[in-house]
Amino acid sequence: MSGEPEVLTRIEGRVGRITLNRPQALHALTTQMCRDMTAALLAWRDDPTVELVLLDHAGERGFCAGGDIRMLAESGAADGAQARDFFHTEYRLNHLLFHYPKPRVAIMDGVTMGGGVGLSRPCRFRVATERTTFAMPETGIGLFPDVGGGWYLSRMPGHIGLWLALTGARIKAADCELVGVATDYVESARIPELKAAILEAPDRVETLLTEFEADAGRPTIAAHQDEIDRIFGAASVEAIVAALGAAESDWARDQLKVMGTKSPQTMKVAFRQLVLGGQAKSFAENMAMEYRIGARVVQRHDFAEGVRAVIVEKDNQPRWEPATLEGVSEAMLDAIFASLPSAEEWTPLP
Ligand code: QUE
Repeated sequence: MSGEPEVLTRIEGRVGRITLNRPQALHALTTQMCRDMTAALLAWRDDPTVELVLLDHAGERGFCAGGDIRMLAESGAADGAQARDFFHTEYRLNHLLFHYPKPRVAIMDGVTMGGGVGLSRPCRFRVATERTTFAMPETGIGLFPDVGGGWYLSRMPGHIGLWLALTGARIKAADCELVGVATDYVESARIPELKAAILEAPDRVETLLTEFEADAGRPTIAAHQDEIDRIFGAASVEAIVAALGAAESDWARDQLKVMGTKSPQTMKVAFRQLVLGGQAKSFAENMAMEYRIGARVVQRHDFAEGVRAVIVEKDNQPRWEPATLEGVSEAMLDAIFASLPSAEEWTPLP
């Protein structure tokens, strides 16, 4: 532990500024970082001198790669208490940002995955650059696309959100604009100038973003959108796999190959999560569902195994259990989605 805080929070002029400062881990979120951000946002919410919140990261690489996966895996292998505390704290922060009464600007100048999506997606302005890489990669480690994935992914155009969830596909800035992850595109080299201008005149943020806007180029997803909607609109993960197998295209073959490496349990969890998240009446209802899922899946085999194979030993040869989609029963999914005892359910900040 160095003395440097892992997230910097301060008021600059009329702007509350949150800077992720854990560069050695690509700013992956810890429980303490989520607590610090929550405390700052609560203090600024009722502070009339703060007009806008600016969210960025320190140093060169990344915006936020996700969460503190090693901690989650260690906790999940034991009693899971620390993992549940992390999810509870993180989802409260996601929810606070979702309903925050002041404009929020996220500068996604680099890797924006998992936990980083949970911070940036609820912001009113979401700036991508040529360095932005977005993904919800959790099917690869037996976790699930949380931080509001059930809400946001199910509300993307067509069935793109389910495709992103199941394959963990990484997309760049133009595709981020297409799917609604980004609201603006600015060249990375101009980001310091943009931040200075927003700090100088937060009331002009919308105009400034228009002035700094550049062309993100052509979205690569556009060429596959019809195929995504046709195939990922199928009624189950098994039906999607069958439809990919029946399709003739190289693209479909690639998606099938990728899905063959992912956790069958997580893919089926994500499918049900997006169905229920799409029906949720409120973001809070969705987050309560995700907390139930998180509390269960961190203690299951696939998460421990996925972290071992992808993050710790890096052999990239996870042995999933169940090994097939057919092996993941509805009863297993029911247990993962079941209510918690009422005192243990997730609730938003009071
Ligand atoms: C799935 C994930 C994460 C991931 C890889 C996945 C995740 C996460 C990281 C990550 C990456 C680089 C780091 C770091 C963490 O990788 O959540 O500390 O330096 O944080 O396939 O969910």
